[in-house]
Amino acid sequence: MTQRIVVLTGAGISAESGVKTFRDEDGLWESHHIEEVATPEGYAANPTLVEAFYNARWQQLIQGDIAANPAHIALALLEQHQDCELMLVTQNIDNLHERGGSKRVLHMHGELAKGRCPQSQQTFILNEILGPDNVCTCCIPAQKLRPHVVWFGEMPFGMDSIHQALAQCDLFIAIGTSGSVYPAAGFVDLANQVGALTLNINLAPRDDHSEFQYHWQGKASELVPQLVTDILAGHSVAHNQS
Ligand code: BV8
Repeated sequence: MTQRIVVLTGAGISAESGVKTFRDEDGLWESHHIEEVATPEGYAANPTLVEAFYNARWQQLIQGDIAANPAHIALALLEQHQDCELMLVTQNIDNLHERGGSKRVLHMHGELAKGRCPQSQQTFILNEILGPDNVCTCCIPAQKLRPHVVWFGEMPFGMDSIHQALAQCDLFIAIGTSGSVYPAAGFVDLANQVGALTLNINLAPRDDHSEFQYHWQGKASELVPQLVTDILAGHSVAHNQS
């Protein structure tokens, strides 16, 4: 019988690849104020600062020795399995799921690899960092591209598809996310409401107020390959581990 699985990933799945998380020590929010770099108001007030914030992260992916880790690769394997219907939703704007082999990735908070026309909302692949020359080809006069990223106060992408998948899922798994940002942090409630099994995989210990039925504490690069092996072998994942 086909298992319908929704996976939500956050910055923690990319941490072992060398990509900074947001709220861990030395995280991105340690050195930047959210309001300044992750809001439309911050971009309007200082586009150069915001562009530099995203360009630094994009540059690390283009030029750094950043590779997908075993967690990304394991999810790509799960995607290929004919007995699983997987929706992979990521809050991450890096392209490590794609580098790990995933073909269908829903980037609900956008992607570093694209710029967006502020007028038409058309997106454009970025092969280099965003600069003054990156303008759209859809408007006259051409508009300067903005980062194709969802800032606070902006609607995340793919919400209808995500809600539809959550309404029908048997298994909801969150990997490497602190559950600090909505609406992503509310997906577990939707999954619980439809009777799905809910599992949180995170380096941090279980949160006392967690809505997840089960919690695996540890590194994504170790626990996610184990998760996929268990699912593909038909073994239950309905247990806690730390
Ligand atoms: C919106 C930009 C509405 C991209 C980001 C209730 C409902 C709806 C909205 C709200 C609500 N309450 C408040 C809101 C508003 C707001 C919000 O949630 N505010 C918070 C602060 C309370 N939400 C919004 O504004 C959203 N928009 O709701 O629009 C709307 C309606 C109508 C019309 C228009 C609009 C937009 C949210 C998107 C914001 N953009 N970033 C970028 O710069 O990357 S958020 C940012 O934080 C990231 O995108 C990421 O998604 C998010 C969460 O971070 P995590 O991925 O969880 O990372 P974090 O560092 O926090 O945690 C990492 C975890 O990994 C840790 O737990 C750590 O222990 C673990 N870990 C570390 N290493 C490992 C590991 N785990 C495993 N293995 C390891 N090795």
